[in-house]
Amino acid sequence: MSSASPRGALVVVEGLDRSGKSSQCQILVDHLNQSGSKAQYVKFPDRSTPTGKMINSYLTGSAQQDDHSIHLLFSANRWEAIQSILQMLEFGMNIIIDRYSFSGAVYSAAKDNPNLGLDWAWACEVGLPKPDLVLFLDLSSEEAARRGGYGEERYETQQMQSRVRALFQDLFKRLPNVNLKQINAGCSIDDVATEIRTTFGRFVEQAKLERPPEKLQTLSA
Ligand code: NYM
Ligand code: MG
Repeated sequence: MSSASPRGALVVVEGLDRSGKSSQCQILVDHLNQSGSKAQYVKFPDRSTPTGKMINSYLTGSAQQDDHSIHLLFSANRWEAIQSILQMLEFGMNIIIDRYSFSGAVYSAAKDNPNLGLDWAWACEVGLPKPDLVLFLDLSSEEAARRGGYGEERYETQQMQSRVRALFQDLFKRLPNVNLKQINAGCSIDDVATEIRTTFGRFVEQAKLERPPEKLQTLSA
């Protein structure tokens, strides 16, 4: 592949559980593939790998883990996928990722473990490829709970989700170099999809994509 052809864009979609991330990622991927761009959906945690299977056992309650240990597994689950993501980007594929380092840091920090704050949680994400665009699907924890309620997995309680929502904002404030777009996820699926599509289109027109992508950096003070 000639390096003159543009690389793909790395787009991350973040939000609380029930914010509609997975549906919206799929809608965007389908739209891009149908309109002549190549796009691939990637999801973290990837529960199919050995680390992902350990994560799944923890989330479903069949295994216990120390807070730090599970945190590092979530991070390892991203690091092990990075070479293949970089290759796909180089090949011109747009990668749409359902949760990334931002979820990694805030869900762990939301546990209120005094030895596991945002700075500690973010440290193992430093050096991963920096997304070209982060779409945050914002929804209150009350609204999320009204959407058919939370499931059975660990972290799916309203108290945890409201802490997660506040921590996402704390984290984004400390990452001023991240290209972030907050989207109100409280409207209809179609309206959210339209806003995402418009935002992506505008971003692609202006984007100057570094090769290889930039890296995530430490949090500012
Ligand atoms: N989660 C997800 C983390 O705690 N750390 C991470 O690094 C990632 C990627 O896993 N409640 C949490 C958030 C979710 C849970 O994700 C499973 P999903 O998107 O519901 O399958
Ligand atoms: Mg979930």
